[in-house]
Amino acid sequence: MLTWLVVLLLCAPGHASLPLVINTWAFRDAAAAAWRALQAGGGVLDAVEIGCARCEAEQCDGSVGFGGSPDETGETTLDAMIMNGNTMEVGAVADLRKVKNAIGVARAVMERTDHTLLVGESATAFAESMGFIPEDLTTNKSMNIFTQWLKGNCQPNYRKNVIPDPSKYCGPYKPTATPEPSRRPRLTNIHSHDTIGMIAVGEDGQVAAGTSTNGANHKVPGRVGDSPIAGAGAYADRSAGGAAATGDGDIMMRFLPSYLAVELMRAGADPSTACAMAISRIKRHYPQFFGAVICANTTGHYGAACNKRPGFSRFHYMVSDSHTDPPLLKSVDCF
Ligand code: SD4
Repeated sequence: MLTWLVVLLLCAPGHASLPLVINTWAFRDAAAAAWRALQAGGGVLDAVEIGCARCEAEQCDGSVGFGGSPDETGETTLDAMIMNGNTMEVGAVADLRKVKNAIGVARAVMERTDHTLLVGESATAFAESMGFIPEDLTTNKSMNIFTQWLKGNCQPNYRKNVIPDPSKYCGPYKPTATPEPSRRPRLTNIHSHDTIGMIAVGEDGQVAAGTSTNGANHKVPGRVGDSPIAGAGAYADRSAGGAAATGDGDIMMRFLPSYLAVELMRAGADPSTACAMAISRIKRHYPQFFGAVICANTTGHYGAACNKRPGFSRFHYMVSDSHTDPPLLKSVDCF
């Protein structure tokens, strides 16, 4: 009861005029690019693609797109998705290698195949066949993060129940005889905000949502997070609204928070409450998880919520509508 009182006080819903774009974190250029796309006559899908692509190109604070979150082998791989809330079509790529414009490839999956999700080297081959240029995603910065990690005995990492002891040594690892519950705290770097999630709502109530990320630092090669999974990283449905998530994708994807938030809005919850309830659902099982959700409905109401934990008590996001030029930085207290 007390928690809900706090949620209601902290998550005062916002209202904007339509069209509206909201996105995770203080990614201002991405917000402005998406807004300009709408102003130039583009649709909601264009806004989401162009906004997220801006983040990919300029690596949004160094953590989206190429040159971030090197995996255990030092490679940067990308996850992205885009969803058309009018047709319920989704295009996504996961573990995409050697192509910078992941959200562009995701849109190509949606518009140029009957599939929803392509992964790994095959996604790269598809991207190349669609005219995307293959490039090395490694930068001096990502190489430096990787070499420092190697020098530090590959700490931290995501391994458990393997030998040699992953809390002390690098691999290669082999499984231990019997898996046991891990006592190590989860590896989450709350200062590495690796995902842009964006929702665009058109004047006529059309909705699109999308994400783009380089995932998690030092991930096990092949790891895919929540961002390219419909209902987890983002979700859009013209008859209710859109939502997008950021944070510890390995945990969050188990709860489909974007889908849950959209369904709650469909059932009548305002966006702030819907976001908060999606966070609460995860919190019940993982009280310390790192994550936030943004939500918008088709009448221009929007909101966000985040899980309070050490080092993360306030979440920032961007709002763009006809009254906000440049896009407005908003924030919400985590609960
Ligand atoms: C992932 N959800 O791959 C992404 C990372 C992120 O803020 O959003 N970090 O788990």
